[in-house]
Amino acid sequence: MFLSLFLPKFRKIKPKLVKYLHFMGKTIIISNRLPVQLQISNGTITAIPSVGGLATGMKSVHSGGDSLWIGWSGLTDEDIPDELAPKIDQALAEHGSSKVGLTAEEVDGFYYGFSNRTIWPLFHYFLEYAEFELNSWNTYKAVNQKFADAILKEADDDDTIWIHDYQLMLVPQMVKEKKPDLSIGFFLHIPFPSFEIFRTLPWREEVLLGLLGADLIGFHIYDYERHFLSSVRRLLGLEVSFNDIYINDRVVKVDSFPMGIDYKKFNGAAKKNKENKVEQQSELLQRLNKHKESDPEARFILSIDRLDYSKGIAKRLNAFEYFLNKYPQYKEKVRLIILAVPSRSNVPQYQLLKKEIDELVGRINGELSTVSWTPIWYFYRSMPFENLIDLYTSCDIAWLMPIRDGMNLVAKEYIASRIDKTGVLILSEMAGSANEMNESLLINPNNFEQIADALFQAINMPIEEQQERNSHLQRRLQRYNVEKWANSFMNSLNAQKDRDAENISKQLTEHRLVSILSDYYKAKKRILFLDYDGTLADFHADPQKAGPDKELYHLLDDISAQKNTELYLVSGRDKDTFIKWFLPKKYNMIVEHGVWISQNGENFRMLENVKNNWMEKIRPVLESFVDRTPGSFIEEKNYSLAWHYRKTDPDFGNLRATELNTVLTSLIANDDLSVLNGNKVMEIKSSNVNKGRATVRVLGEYDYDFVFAIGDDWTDEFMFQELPKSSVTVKVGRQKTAAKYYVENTQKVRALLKRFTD
Ligand code: GDG
Repeated sequence: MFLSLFLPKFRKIKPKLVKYLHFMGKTIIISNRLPVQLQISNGTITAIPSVGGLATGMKSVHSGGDSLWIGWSGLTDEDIPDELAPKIDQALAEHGSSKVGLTAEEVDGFYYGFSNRTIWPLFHYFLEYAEFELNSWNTYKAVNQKFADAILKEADDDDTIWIHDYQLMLVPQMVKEKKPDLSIGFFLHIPFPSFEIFRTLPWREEVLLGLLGADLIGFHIYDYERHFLSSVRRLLGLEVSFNDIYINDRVVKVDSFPMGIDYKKFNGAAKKNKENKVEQQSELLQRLNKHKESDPEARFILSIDRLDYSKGIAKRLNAFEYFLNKYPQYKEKVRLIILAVPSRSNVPQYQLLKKEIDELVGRINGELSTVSWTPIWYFYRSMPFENLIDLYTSCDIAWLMPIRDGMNLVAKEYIASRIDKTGVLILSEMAGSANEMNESLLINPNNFEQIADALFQAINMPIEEQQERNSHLQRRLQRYNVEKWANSFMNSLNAQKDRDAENISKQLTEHRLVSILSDYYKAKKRILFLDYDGTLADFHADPQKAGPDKELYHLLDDISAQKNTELYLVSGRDKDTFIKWFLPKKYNMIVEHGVWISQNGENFRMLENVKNNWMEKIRPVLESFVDRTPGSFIEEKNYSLAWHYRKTDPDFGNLRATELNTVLTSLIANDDLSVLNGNKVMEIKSSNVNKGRATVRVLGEYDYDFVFAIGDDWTDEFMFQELPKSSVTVKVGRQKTAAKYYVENTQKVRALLKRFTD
């Protein structure tokens, strides 16, 4: 991406000093390239801020504080003479920047290799260009570690870290591992591909886990977010709830933040450009104006991109030829101005593309030019900002037709530069910006018929219609500018930090546990309610096979053996399974959510008087869902029916669960039944049966002065809600809960229960 064009205006503070000056924690921005260009001449170094949208946004985020930007300077270690190294650090420090030094070999494997020959083509759906080289991957990992180390060297626990883009996808995890308290955000500037594409990457799990080190992961649009979540679910099997991902003891938030532009900068430059007298105008603008004057009917069509296969430049040339053949009346009238900015010319694919475009321009111009008309003006270079504005303001149509593009800022910049609101934007549906720019003429880059007609429509569009469309577009771009974009990302990251703080306050820390244990040992009569699946034992794909292990029996024996202590296993499972597993042990048990109870090894008796004649009506419905949802199955208990979908495709399973919920809700409206949405299981049972009601009934039998309940899913929430307020309630996992505390997983549950036996 064009990060080298992005300008930071940091305070001139030495990086090392930054942290001592800031009491609320500083912000560290990390991107592949630093936002300053280094120039070495005659032994002196100059650092020139590069120009671009991201830095403007960043500037606003840090207007009230200090920040540090870490990245590669653009010079390899070999390029930097030893005697100049300290001067370079000094020059960068004056721009609030600090460099990560890279050797030429590292740049080759990490940047030209894995980043631009594997990730870039794959994430832009150019599967055939993606190379899977182990060496490049290893260099990518090593260089990501270098970036992570550079952050770790500078970061304090209360700092906020914002990592940018596809070159640094492993950095979040590398940093989180070492400093879990840092607040880490990651933003991907390119598309995240669909699961079907992403799954082809040999190191797909590592990349996902790398990203999941962040607390917030941002994408331009919802589609990329959705693709990412789907890969996380399918490849890592993690639980995703809306846009929250649960990983170990953390919650990672995923969201979309469409990047905006510095609207004022483009609009202001265009205004100034218009006010310039002829002699103040650039040569380019004067030439463009002369052409316009010579033929008022002539039209300029603009195309600006980095020279990249994802931008569809070659396709645009072919489509332009197609248009001129379909509508020959525009020969000698319209000109296509192509600005292709050199990019990644070390990568063979880009060299081939350059050759292809050169040849295409030559052929089309050769075939169609006349003495007074050249259909394509082609510039292969980078232009100064003023010339960019000249092009934006002079061209009647901007035609941006990427085959795939994360956002495409040029489209937004063109509209912002149209101060009289004229001009037509023709934009590919495949650009992220198409989502917000509905008023432009949206085209499918593969549909030449549609493209030719869009060009025709653009050329003939009445001024009023142009202005009407552009007013809407401009209003939106003005409101959601790059500053808003950066702020909303940072606000969301901070909110995530607050959410974490809330969670931390619920964590069952050693300190809290010691106080609970003290109450436990002081108590005269204690009772413990323990859920089984997901609490005492991990889930098993086949629930019938998930029997207790030796360690668990020991643990439960030890607790039961304590004086004045009653242990109850409280489960949704059927009684026959629990008879087999636990009756010989004489543990107290409440099963089927509270239908049955067994105390001191006695046979089960009914705790609630419930019916099961409703099953005949519900069973066929569940069966039809099993038939249509591979991997799901029915568990039949005495007084309830459960539909399990843990082994189904996660997206499909959730979809079917929602569908089943709707079907059941209308079906059971007149019965005294309810549907419990557990962890990958939906259970239908009598409404008056639940774990809360059952445990409260048991509590009534004695005067207990220590009550403890632990469980992991929705059905356990009934206990947490209905047990007396003084009870110690513990949730397994970090989901929303009515419990007072949480522990992370089943291992932690066992470790906790062991403390009751010390
Ligand atoms: C990546 C994603 C995403 C272009 N030519 C010149 C020049 N530019 C400036 C434009 C614009 C920027 O470069 C290009 O940004 P894009 O968004 O169009 O494209 P990428 O470089 O591919 O950027 C993209 C972006 O990251 C941000 O997240 O939108 O999808 O691929 O600002 O004005 N600037 C100057 N001379 C030029 O010749 N001065």
